[in-house]
Amino acid sequence: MSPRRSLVLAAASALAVVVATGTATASEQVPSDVTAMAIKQVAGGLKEAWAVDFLPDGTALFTEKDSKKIRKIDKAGKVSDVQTVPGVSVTKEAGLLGLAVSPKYAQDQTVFIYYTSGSDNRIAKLKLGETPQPILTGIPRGAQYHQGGRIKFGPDGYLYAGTGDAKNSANAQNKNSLGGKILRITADGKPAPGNPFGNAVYSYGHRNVQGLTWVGDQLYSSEIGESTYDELNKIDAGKNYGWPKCEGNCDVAGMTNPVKQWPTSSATPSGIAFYQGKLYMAALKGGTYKLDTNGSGGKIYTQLGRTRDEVAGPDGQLWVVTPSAIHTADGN
Ligand SMILES: [Ca+2]
Repeated sequence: MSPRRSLVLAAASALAVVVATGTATASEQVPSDVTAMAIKQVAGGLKEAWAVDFLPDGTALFTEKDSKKIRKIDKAGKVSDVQTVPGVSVTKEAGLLGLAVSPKYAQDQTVFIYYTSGSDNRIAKLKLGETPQPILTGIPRGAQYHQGGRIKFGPDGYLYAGTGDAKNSANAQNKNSLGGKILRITADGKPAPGNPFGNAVYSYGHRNVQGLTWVGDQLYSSEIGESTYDELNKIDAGKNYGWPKCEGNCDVAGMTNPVKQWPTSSATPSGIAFYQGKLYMAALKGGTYKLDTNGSGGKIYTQLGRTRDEVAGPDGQLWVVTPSAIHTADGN
C-alpha cells in the first residue's frame, strides 16, 4: 500500500471515529477534505482536453479539442505546448480528439492523432514538432456530432479507433463505411491482418465510440446512446453491436447486447481504462464510473464534474481528464 493511500485510510478512519464518538469535530482531527488528498490536479485551464498518453520517459502528451494543440506535462509537472495541428475543424464534438503514442516509440518516435478535418475524420501520424501525415482518411464526420475519436494500441500491437455514425445511423450497419465502427489498422493505416471483413472494420453497429481499453486480450468499449441507453460493450471481431436497430439491450438475432447499460441522463461515457483490477469509465454527465468487468459498480470523483478520459499511467496513477483539467488519482 502506498504511503499516501495509507494516509487517506488513516484519515478516513479518524473521521469515522470522530463521527462515531462525537468527541471532536472533523476539522480538529482530520484534513477538511479527505477526498482531495487522493486526487491531484496536474494541469488546469485547458481548452477541452480530450486524450492523454505517455512517452517512454514518462512525459504525458495530451490533446485539446478546441485549441487544436498537442501539449505535454513533463516529469517535473511543467505544462507546455508541443504544436498546433493544422487543418483541424472544430465544432461541438469535432476537433483534435484522440492521441496514441507508438508502442515502438523508442525506435520510431511516432505519435498518432485522430481529428476532424473540413471533410472527414482522420488518423494521422507525426514526429513531435513535425507536420502530421494522414494514414487513414474518410471516416465520416458529422456537422456537429458523433465523431468518435478514441485511438489506442491494443496488446496485439495494432491501432484501434472508435468512430461515430456522423449522425447518419445507416453508416453503423454498412460494413463498407468507416463510421459507427471500431477499426483496427496497422501503423501505416492499412487494415490489420485478420480483420473480419478484409477492411479496417473490426466491429460494427456502433453509434459513437469514445472509449477503448483491454482486460488482458479482451477489448471493452464505451458507447454513447441516443436518448435512452449508454453502453459498456465487450468487443469481439466481426460482431454487430446493434445500432441503430438496438439501443441498449434488445432481442434481435445477430446483434450483441452490451455488458451493461445506463440511462443517457447519467452516463454519456467517453474514455475508459482498466486500472488495478477495475474498469474506470469517464462520464460527460459527471463523475467516473468504477466498475467490475460485468459493469457492476457506481460513480466516484463526482466532484470533478464532466470527465472525458481515464488512463492507467506508467507512474502507477489513474489519470483523469476533464475538459478543463487533468488529475492523477489512486482510483478510490
Ligand atoms: Ca449497442
